Amino acid sequence: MNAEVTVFGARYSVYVRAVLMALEAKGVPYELEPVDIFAQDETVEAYRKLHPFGRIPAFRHGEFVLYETAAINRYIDEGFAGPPLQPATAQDRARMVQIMSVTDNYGYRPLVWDIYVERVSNPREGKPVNEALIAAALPKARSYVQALCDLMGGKLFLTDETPTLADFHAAPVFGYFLEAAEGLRVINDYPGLVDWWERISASAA
Ligand SMILES: N[C@@H](CCC(=O)N[C@@H](CS)C(=O)NCC(=O)O)C(=O)O
Repeated sequence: MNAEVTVFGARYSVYVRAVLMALEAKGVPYELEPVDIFAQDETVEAYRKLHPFGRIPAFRHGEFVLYETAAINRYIDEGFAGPPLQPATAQDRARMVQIMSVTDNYGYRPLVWDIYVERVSNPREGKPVNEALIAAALPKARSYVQALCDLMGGKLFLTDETPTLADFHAAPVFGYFLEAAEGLRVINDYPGLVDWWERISASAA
């Protein structure tokens, strides 16, 4: 494949997954160039030319280089043909940006790092589990899930009747969270989000 689009990162990253979901929804061919941000070797220093903060993903389309998932996904939607991935009205688009920001600021850390990594990933790697971290994260996770449920209202997806960038931002976070028993217990109190999870995991990569 001779793709014009390159995503730098690794599939384990929720933010890389959000970008790949947008590219796949648009039908844009891409190459995933592996970057292991946890490698702690000279490759990470070289990668800082693309992403000065050393996070993944970074994105390149021809000569155009971009980092920050929300910006990348907006560019993918607006820069390529394919189904629209942002809602039609100003209010729904603002809601979409709100949900992406809420996910970054209040969802990602408790759901992925404090609950999934501690409960699922650490035991798998033979590392100790910090139960205090999990316990402290649970009310934060519940607040995030409650907020998403409230913001979604009765729609099929988070901001519309079809998937938008908000769904692609949140779904990978839920993908990890729901591997933990705590995640399943939290989401089961929100039937609207259980239905959403079934829809988004069936409709996207
Ligand atoms: N604000 C960034 C967040 C990206 C991010 O935090 N990626 C994680 C992987 S999911 C990462 O690179 N972590 C490495 C680190 O924290 O050093 C975005 O929107 O792309």
